[in-house]
Amino acid sequence: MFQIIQQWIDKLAERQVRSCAQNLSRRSAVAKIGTALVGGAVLPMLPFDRSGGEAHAASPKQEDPMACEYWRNCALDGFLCTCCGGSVTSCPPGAEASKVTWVGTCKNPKDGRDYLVSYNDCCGKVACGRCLCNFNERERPAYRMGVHNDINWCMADKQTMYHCTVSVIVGVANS
Ligand code: ABN
Repeated sequence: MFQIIQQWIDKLAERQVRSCAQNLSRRSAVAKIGTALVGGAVLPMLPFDRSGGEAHAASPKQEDPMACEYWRNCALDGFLCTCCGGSVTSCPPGAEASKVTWVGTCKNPKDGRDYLVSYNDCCGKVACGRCLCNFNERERPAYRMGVHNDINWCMADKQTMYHCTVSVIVGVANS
């Protein structure tokens, strides 16, 4: 009698284990198919670099208009107007943009393209004295004045006093 009960318990346990195992494998197969379907739908939506390797990651300073390393300042020699009450493109109150400028070429790290940047001196106030930067990319010696950046461009204006420099994008360089 004891043996019969033991066999019955064994059979019952075996049946339970088998059905549990079947359910488990079915469930995991369904989970795998689900993951594959969702993954297949979501993957194409993920962002990826379409620039063909042209652009580079910009460092925080290259994106900070109050840093000398700001990407537009690659050929700027002077005080940043962003530190003197102005902006990247406008003179501080009371100062006026020079009529004559020096134009440099700077690479925007975000899109990898070269931009023509006009460095207008702001004139009519004493030298600002903050954020002095001196970058000279593609600058040429002073005997070629138009391609030299160590010049007070306010000299062509009525107000010849130099205050600070703005950097205005005036075009995209051919590549
Ligand atoms: N263009 C900026 C500047 C002004 C005065 C003297 C040197 C450079």
